[in-house]
Amino acid sequence: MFIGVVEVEKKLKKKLAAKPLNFESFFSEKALGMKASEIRELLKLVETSDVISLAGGLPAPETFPVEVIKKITEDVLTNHADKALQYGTTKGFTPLRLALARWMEKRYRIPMSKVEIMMVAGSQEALDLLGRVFINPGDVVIVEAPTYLAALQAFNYYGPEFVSIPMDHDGMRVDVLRERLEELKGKGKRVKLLYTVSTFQNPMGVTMSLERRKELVKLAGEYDFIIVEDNPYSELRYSGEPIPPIKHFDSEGRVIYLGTFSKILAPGLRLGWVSAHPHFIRKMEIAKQSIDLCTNTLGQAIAWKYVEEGYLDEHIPEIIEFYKPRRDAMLKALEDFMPDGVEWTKPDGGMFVWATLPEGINTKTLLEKAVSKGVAYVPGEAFFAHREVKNALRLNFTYVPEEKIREGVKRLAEVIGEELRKSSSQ
Ligand code: PMP
Ligand code: G9A
Repeated sequence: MFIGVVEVEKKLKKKLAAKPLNFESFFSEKALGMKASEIRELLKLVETSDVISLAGGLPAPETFPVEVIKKITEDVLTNHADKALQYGTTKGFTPLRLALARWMEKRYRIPMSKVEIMMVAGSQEALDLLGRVFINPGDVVIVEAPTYLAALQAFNYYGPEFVSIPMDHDGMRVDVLRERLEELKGKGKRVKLLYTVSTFQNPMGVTMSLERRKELVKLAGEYDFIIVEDNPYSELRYSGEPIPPIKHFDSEGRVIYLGTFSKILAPGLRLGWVSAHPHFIRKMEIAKQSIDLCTNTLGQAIAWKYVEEGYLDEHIPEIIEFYKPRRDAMLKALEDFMPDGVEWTKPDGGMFVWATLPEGINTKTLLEKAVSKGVAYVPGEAFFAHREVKNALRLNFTYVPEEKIREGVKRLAEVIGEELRKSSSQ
């Protein structure tokens, strides 16, 4: 018999208070070492309050092509239900992989066959697969400082030694990378993997320059490592000239490219892809078998029609048109309200601006004050493998409308201004 929500809640409270088991003693060492993603935790908070969220990297729901998805779904269920509702192969729905191979070739001039593509449940799944397939405990993994925090979270499970390379407005400092590679070589340490978000980086919004891309591929050849190029944002360009992915310069199969439908269709479909040498794909395919057998087939069939029938190419300019004013509104508000001493990036695309506050301000502790004033951001610390930077923060400009962006930045500027006055009077 159903006992009712209130009764269930009461029972749960009792259960949580009782602690009859030593829960921790059951977890594996690896599970004990897991840390929650700051973004995912913040999302919970913001979901349930009326705080202006400049935190999570959420696309605007207004950009979801709902009518197109309805139409395609009808078509898929009328004509392809046998495949779309069935288990699929682990590598993914072949017509979609073919369509993506053609799209990658057309868009980025990267010749690609379907055997070089595997579908995944969002590129986040690919990050975990990479950890499984490549990282032994203690292996050196090179990352940008800062970098996408959920990539750190995914790799961290496998126990790597992270080596961080600083960033500037042209992306990863490839000159510093060369020095680090030499040092590591001198110590007899092999670098296997380097992870980069090459275009409109998460969290900084900056893009690796063409020269650095070429130099990076050269270094990968010289020092024999693999580059993981995570590229969810390059289609969201609001200004400046497009730049080819690093994968475009890869003649040896050293670049593993991650793509996703999250920012060009909808993240709820949980659909991404890996493009890599078939040898790497095969190992990742085996690793994926035990995780989820295959990626959501209905979603893949929808994405197939979306790419194949040209909806994707039609939709990208619409998303750009929608987000550009939001990017502009954020940059204008920062200019208008931020106190002296605060600096920020001016991205040509993507979803994020990165702000650096004067030394001594801790953005993690400041967050509580900001939330109490009705605005949220992601503290910068979590984007560093060694958590060495405390005075930076990430702002998202795609989720809330222009007037809220302006109001959110204004509130944040007031909180920062107050903190600066407080620290100068001490
Ligand atoms: N990589 C980067 C750099 C991201 O910013 C994100 C999402 N914010 C992901 C991977 C994961 O995206 P998804 O799993 O939705 O494809
Ligand atoms: O965790 C999510 O919901 C995806 C967003 C990632 C980000 O904010 O970087």
